[in-house]
Amino acid sequence: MKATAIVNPNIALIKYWGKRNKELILPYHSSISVTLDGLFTTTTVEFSKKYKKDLIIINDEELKKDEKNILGHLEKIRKMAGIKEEAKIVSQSNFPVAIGLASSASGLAALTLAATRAAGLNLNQKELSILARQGAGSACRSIFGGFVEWLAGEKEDGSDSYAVQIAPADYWPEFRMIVVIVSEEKKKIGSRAGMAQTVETCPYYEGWLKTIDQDLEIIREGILKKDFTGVGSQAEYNCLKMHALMMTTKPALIYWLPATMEIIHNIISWREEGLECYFTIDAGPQVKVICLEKDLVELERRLKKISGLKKTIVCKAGGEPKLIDNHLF
Ligand code: 2P0
Repeated sequence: MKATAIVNPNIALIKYWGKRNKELILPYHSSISVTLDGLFTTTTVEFSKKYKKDLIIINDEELKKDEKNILGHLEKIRKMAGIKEEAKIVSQSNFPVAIGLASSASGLAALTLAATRAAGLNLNQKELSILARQGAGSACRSIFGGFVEWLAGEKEDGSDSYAVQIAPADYWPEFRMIVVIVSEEKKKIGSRAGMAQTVETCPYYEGWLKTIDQDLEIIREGILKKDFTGVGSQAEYNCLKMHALMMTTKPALIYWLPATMEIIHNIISWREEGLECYFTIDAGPQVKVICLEKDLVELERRLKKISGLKKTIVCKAGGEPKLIDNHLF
């Protein structure tokens, strides 16, 4: 009753921001992401009578503050499988967590895959996506590789709210994302609390919902046509709209740091000079630069000159989650 999964995080090109059902994690609208190779979370789950209580170790630290209700997620999987054994879970990410790099996407997706297998369940990708969604919304997208859409669905029970693949990772081999880390400090307000606050208090939330279908259509078609300008510019615009919501939430959610702004301004002026690249930013200060393989060397050279930059990680579109035999314990 032991299994290990390895899963990539994903970064949204059209963001998910707002739940119509907090219990089941059902969004108000669909979202589109790219699964990133290079970054990954490995999670081993074992159910056994030898454990007297659930033990969860994330990046070498025992889980104390269960903000994502990981224990609730585990219990759900135990119920589905009809087992009672307590579990030991060890999870390791090769990138910093809780700083806006989508660690809950890869983390909850890896937990869902490893725990269901360890519990003797053999779910298909749609079933895994529905289950992962209930751990963290964005985790449902990490069940697929490449370019992925999380269909919001309409049903109350969430049975039509899951991710589907738009195109596999190798469909657009030139596509790159440079993850630029400007701070490794944990964010003060996580996405879960932040998006709930936005839905409740932001006067522009209705406007966001009115424009999202058009954003989705442009990105979906742009990916299929490999239209870099179309995808990059719409992703950047959608990101700015989300941050406009965040900033006009009460109290204001301002995730950007001075270095974030410096990179934004640089990207805009590099683009004016003919070096085509775009930015997207999540619930944190890190910038993800959307670019093409041919411009990587020049972009990295320029990025490295920015003060406040800690690290860059270059990612292509990543593949599907995997089960591996190399357990963490
Ligand atoms: C996204 N984010 O689409 C958006 C953009 C952050 C900014 O999905 O409450 O950890 O567990 O469903 O999935 C991060 O939110 O939130 C996220 P819950 P999750 O990537």
